[in-house]
Amino acid sequence: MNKPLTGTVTASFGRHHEVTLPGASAPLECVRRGRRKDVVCGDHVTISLTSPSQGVIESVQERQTLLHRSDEHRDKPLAANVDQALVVVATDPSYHDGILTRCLIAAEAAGVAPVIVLNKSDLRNDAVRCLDALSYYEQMGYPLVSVSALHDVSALVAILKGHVSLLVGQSGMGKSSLINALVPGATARTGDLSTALDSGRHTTTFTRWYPLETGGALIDSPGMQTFGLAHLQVSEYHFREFSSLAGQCQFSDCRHQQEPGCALKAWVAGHPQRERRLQYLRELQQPRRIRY
Ligand SMILES: Nc1nc2c(ncn2[C@@H]2O[C@H](COP(=O)(O)OP(=O)(O)OP(=O)(O)O)[C@@H](O)[C@H]2O)c(=O)[nH]1
Ligand SMILES: [Mg+2]
Ligand SMILES: [Zn+2]
Repeated sequence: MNKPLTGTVTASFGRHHEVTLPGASAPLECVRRGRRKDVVCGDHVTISLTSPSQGVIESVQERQTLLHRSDEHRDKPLAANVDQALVVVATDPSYHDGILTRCLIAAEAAGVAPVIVLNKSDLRNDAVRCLDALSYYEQMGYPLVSVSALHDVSALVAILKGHVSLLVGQSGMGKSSLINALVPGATARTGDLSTALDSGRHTTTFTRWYPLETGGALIDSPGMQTFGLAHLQVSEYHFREFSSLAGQCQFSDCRHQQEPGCALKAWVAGHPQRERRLQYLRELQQPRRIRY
């Protein structure tokens, strides 16, 4: 009987996982014992070896954090034990403000610090317009950094140091390109520019952990076109700008729709970005949630 060993899940492909032991240069190929599918990238696991390069995951240690998205049918854990989520947005293809909102909510609900990363800042005119729109989030206290994976990522170096950070966001925003720019020797597959029109194609198909020389790690994940929050009971408190207005509507069960005396409707009136955010809150509060 082999002695159990403890390592980190550094890549996850359905039932198959790579587990890296402390100090090891190459990962082990592992499967989870039994039929359970609850192992994700970033998990600390106990394994037993079945060959010099293969093992079986016997148990998953308690997680500090677990980021998920979910719909009515399925929970989709993204990564475990990360302390920062870098929500990557860009202008080409264009990002969806509602998905950004949902990523921020998911991160905060999981106790993970969100950072908004505007990539492709070399596409200048678009990037300036985009920064303007994103300043709405910055004013609420969300850190915002502007980088170009192809030219300059220096603004991210200090933010990543010593942290385990997950890159998350829609397809084509440049998450894998950021990996290649920030991790020496990384060769993450990136999308072809010719397909980088609002096409919805996913280049990355699995989650992978990259150790950083400065300490900590950076995790690449597949892009998504939807970000469901069925696992959360979303309220005004998930929207930083609305939380101080919670409880101030005339009706205590106000859904901020047609009710008179709605404090949120009064506050958003005439401000398109505020109105849009209120619309996202309404969508998340509907019994049959709008999916994206
Ligand atoms: N101009 C410009 N193009 C970029 C930049 N970063 C990435 N790209 C391009 O954007 C396209 C998509 O990049 P990826 O890194 O594959 O995007 P991704 O977010 O990993 O996409 P998925 O894996 O599908 O989620 C590629 O053609 C990249 O070359 C950037 O900073 N500037
Ligand atoms: Mg990718
Ligand atoms: Zn109201």
